[in-house]
Amino acid sequence: MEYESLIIDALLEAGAKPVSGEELAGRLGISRTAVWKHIRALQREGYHIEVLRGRGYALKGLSSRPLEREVRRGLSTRRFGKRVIYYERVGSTNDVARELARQGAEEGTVVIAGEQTRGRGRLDRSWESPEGGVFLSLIVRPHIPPAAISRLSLLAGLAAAKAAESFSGVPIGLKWPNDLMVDDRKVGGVLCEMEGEAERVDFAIVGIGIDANCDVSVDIPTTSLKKEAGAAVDITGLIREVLRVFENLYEGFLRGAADFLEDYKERSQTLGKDVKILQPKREIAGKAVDIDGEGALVLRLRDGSYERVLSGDCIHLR
Ligand code: BT5
Repeated sequence: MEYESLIIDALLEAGAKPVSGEELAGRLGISRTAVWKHIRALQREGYHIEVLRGRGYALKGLSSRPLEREVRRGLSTRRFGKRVIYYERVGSTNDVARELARQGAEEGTVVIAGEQTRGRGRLDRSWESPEGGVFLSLIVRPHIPPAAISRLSLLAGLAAAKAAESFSGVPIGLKWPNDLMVDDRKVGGVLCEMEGEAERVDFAIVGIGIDANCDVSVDIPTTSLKKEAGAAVDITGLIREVLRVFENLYEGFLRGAADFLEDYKERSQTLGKDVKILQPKREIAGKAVDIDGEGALVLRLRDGSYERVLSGDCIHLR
């Protein structure tokens, strides 16, 4: 285990009481100067460590950044989050995760960023990613055909919505396919990308963005959990909850259980509404009457016929 983690564990164990440099040096088998260097590194990572002359070091507060050691502390999942890669700032966590997956990274690997400089939405739209948001990408390697990816993507939206709601207390709805919504304001989104062959998915990257403590200004109404809840959200705890809920739903999905769809439908803001679906080459208007086993939105058109749509942007009319 890395020295910084051992130091944090020792300081946590002591509560708010100081631990001397000598004691830490003895426990870790390193010099006091080396201890001091690790303390400085921890402070730079955002840990609030007080240096008390002649008495040692006292932990006044953990880092609020979703660092690997903080996300993993108390994580109850079996697979997701066993490996966490954290960047203070990165282009897009989905791009990093994809590279790692190509190099063989295991299912359950998680890439997290404090902010993104080139966050992406679907169809190469940009995803505003300032500090204070949740930006994470999960590597999954399900043995499923590519057509099942739409369902996985709905599942990810459901997991993010459930986790954000239970963690912040803010009720979160889903706008098909997977916008996280507070009433008509967007508070998060999912970008699921896959690589594979015609028959089988090699891996998929499930990217989740949640406006936890950040306010963004884009071309549609948005909000943040902080604004809605009236208090800042613990980003690390929220990420842990997303991993936990996702893992549960994902294990059911691998066993072939489709009950998450019922859960999804209950949260859907789209069902029952008159909607317009915008696809790159056409528009379809109708009443959203169902979401089927493949994750398609079923529309009843004006002439009474039905049409299934698997992708597109959805506009709620009434
Ligand atoms: C999405 O796309 O909603 C998927 C967003 C996924 C972001 C995550 S963050 C971690 C991972 N790494 C990435 O690079 N991406 C994933 P879409 O449905 O296409 O919606 C994009 C639209 O949402 C934009 O055109 C804006 O209208 C709006 N938007 C942009 N940034 C936003 C934000 N921070 N909060 C709410 N809405 C936003």
